Amino acid sequence: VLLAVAGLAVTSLSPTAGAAEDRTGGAGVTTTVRPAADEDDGADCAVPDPGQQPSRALLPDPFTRLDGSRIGSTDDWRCRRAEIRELAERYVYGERPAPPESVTGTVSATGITVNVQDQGRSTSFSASVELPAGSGPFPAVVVLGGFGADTATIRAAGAAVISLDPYAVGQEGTSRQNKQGAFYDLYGASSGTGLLQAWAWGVSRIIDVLEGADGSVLRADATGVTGCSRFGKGAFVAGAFDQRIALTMPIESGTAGAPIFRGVAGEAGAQPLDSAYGEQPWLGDAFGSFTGNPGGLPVDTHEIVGMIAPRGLFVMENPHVDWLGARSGSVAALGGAEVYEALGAGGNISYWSDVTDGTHCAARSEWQGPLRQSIEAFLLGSGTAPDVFRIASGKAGDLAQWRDWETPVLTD
Ligand code: MCU
Repeated sequence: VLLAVAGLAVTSLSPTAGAAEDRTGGAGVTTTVRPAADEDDGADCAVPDPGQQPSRALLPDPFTRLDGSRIGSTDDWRCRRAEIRELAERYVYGERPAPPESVTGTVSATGITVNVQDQGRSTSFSASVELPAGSGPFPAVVVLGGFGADTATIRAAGAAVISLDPYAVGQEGTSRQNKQGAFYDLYGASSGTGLLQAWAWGVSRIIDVLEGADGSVLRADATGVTGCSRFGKGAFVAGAFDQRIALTMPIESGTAGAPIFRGVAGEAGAQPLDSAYGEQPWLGDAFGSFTGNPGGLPVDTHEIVGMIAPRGLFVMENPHVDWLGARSGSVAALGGAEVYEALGAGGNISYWSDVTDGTHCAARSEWQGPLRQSIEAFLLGSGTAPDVFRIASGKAGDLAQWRDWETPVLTD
């Protein structure tokens, strides 16, 4: 379908092939080495084996390394972030493979095709494209799932919409031993990696294709991601794991999305951890050990927010549906904002749960302005970021009750 379009650009790129991961044993120290890729600027950081981390009821300190030392400079953040990435893969979302050996595809005004080869297997999927008015090349926002994202405002702001059906990459409704979709075609039906990480990987492979194309239709250097509800969870994870994503906009993501795991466990009416873990294989299989013990998690979602820093982030939440855990979402945003502040980018994170319509994934006029501003600032390079925190009074969490660490003043 998507091939029958004029102006196709055929692309091909092969990121440096090589040892995807080199885990050396001995003396309890594991070093993970990944090939350099700009989707992860800390790919070369040596991350020690996290080993047994102490259980803690409060949020882990984003600024303290696994070896117990604290970071002192903004440069230190790069490899501290790599530690958080490792913990997030290992305990929460599941392993994210190194960039595949080969990604090829096409980009046109109506669609994108993606062909991926890795470790002797291959798969493909596609996404549709809707351009804004005017002449390109345009930045683009990848919209996961078909609802809840304000695609009219995205296009009116000057960005294209790339619609990806997440189920093409990771299906719902399967057992954890029989996962299906393009990601699992490559990495196996019994992969411990959850659907959110699979969906995030799909977004990254689309960006690979944009990077390999001639750039006449869509820019490769200005990509956003959004989605509502379960696809808000996916958008959040996509933005965290690919630093090429300039703007991340999770909407009403609920448990397994933005809200802190430690918080939803005690937030009245919020989706419990075992429910989110069991409803669909969204989270990685390893998360199963923590559904009754979030304090045992060595990482929490304020640090996933921190992984997105200093890039653009606009977290949208609904305070009227208790199931969505908006109070815990506010704590994640406030805690993650400390990372933005420490990096000198406090204005790049916005949060807005103060909305009137209680319908889940409703079209909301309140978010139109900050959505447009976010696209202009982070994808078009014009205007200024919304830089707003509007927390619904009934669902305002208190970060002070959740932390025993202070935010350092980092040297340049
Ligand atoms: C908020 O996202 C989910 C929620 O976690 C589920 O419990 C519920 O069934 O579906 C929500 C959703 O994706 O709604 C579209």
